This record gives sequence, C-alpha cells and structure tokens, in this order.
Amino acid sequence: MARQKKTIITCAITGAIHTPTMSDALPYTYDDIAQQAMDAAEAGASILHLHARDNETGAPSVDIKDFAPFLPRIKQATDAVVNISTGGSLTLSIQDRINPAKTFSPEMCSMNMGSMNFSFHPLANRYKDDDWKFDWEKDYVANSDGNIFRNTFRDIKEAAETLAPHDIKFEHECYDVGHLYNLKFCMDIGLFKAPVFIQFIFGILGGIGPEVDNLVFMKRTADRLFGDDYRWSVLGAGGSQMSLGTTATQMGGNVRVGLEDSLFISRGKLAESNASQVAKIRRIVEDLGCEVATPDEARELLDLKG
Ligand code: KMH
Ligand code: ZN
Repeated sequence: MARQKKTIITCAITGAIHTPTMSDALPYTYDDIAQQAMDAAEAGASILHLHARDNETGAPSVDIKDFAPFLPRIKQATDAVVNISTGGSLTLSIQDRINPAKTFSPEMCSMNMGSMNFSFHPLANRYKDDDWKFDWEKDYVANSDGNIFRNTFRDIKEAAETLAPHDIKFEHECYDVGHLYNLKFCMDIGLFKAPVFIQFIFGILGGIGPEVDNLVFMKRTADRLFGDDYRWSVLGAGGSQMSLGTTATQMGGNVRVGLEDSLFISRGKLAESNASQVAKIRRIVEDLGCEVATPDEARELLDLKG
C-alpha cells in the first residue's frame, strides 16, 4: 500500500472504561466533553471519537439526551470529523449501542469487529505507580463475566445494515489479528465496502499485546487481506499510547490518542487534558517529518460523506 502523505490524528475524548475517580482530567459533564473536544481539535485532532456520560455521575451513557447537549456545540465550533462510538459499554445490547449513531448520523462511527474478554490491562497502566498492586481474583476473575464484549456476526450484521442508509464511515476496531479476518469476511459478504478504515488496537487485556512485532504483523496481515482497500490507524492503550503512535507514524499510518485510551502523558504523569496528548503526538509526527492532516484532508483520505 502506498504511503500516505498526511497523518490523521484521532482523539478519543472520554470513552466508557476510565472513571472520573482515576483522573480529574477525564471529562464527563456536557460542558467538559464539549470544551475538551474543541481544544483537542484546536491542537490538531481532525477526528473526534465521542462517547457520552451521565452529566452528574459520569457513568457511561448511550442516552440521546446525554449526546444532544455537546454534539451541536462541537460541530459549530470546529470543523473536525465527528465519530460516535457504537461500543457503548459492555452490558448493553447492540440496538442500544448503535442508537446514537442512528439518531445523529455522523460522518463516522466505531464498528467493533469481534467478541472478546475486555479489560484494561493492569500493566498497561503501569505508569501510574510502579508498585501499584492489583487484585487478580477480585478485579479480573470475579468480575470477568461482566467483561465480555459481545460483537457476534449477528451483532455486526445488524449494526452494518441498520446504519447503511446513513452512509457513515466506520472506524473498524480490531483488537487482534482474528478481527481482521472477521472484517474481510464481512466485506466478502457485502456488509462493508472498500476502502475501510481500520483501527489496530493494542494493549487491551483480551486483545493483542502492545509490542512492535504485533503491529508489524497486523499491518502485514491487513496488507495481504485488503491490499489498497484500507486505511489504518493505531491505538495503543495505556502506557503504549505514544510509543506505538510514534511507530505507526514511522510506518506511514495514522494515530489515535485521547483520555479514553490512556490517562497519562508520560511515565508517572497524568495528562492534563486530551489536548495535551494531541499536542504531544502532533509534535512527534512533525518531528518525524510528517504533516498532520486537516479535517478536510482526513475527509478526503478516508472518503467520508463530508
Ligand atoms: N475503547 C477503545 C479501546 C468503541 O468506542 O466502539 C475502543 C473503542 C470502542 O473506542
Ligand atoms: Zn470508544
């Protein structure tokens, strides 16, 4: 696949996994989500990946009333591409998860490409405190029935068919190499059309680990399966966010950062905001001799409805 000339930075503003108790910077009120999204766009993010939360408690939400207060503000204040999550949270049905994308018909939304155990890796957050102890039995075994992220072929088909009339470009979330084969299968049966946009995800416990070898392997597999019919980006969860983003840039790919994926800016230091992570990866991208894509350039590169 030919090397892309510009690098697209996606910023995932708040997600559904981290809790406000983990970092004061994690936005959850409507005002804070809007402000941090606008600041991230100003810092260089051309795509904003958005989840909603309850304005009072910060609990993840797929309620339309929790998206409505911030989406128009972001659209009015920035030119960035709006990308709405269909991941929701682990306990929700696929119908509930896709409802925000169906309602708001954004330019992009996520599409998760396989079922898996899903948890933030305790070691992915090792930056926080090298002596940090976790309780394997309590945190990862007793609760693990609630950690199944369900994305069966029936779920994927339902999401694809329901959203097809909206002409939304999907951010295909691939947490392991098997998910690339799932995507290829779904393309072969006509659920998704080329060119697809793949987010290679590393460092989620239940998915592939955050090693450079794995990135090379994912990329090589995608080249074989999709040829010129795909664009790609890298999301390194936790401590691998900046290092894998750097490697992705060197390999000619795009990068996703944001507090959804990591609360840190460097070893032992919590990020002050989403914009600070965007500014950091932007510096890295530019230091590597690459140029950051504007929102309109991202629209062109990803063939968005605009
Ligand atoms: N939380 C990320 C690891 C989604 O929103 O659909 C993946 C994600 C999924 O962003
Ligand atoms: Zn998300």
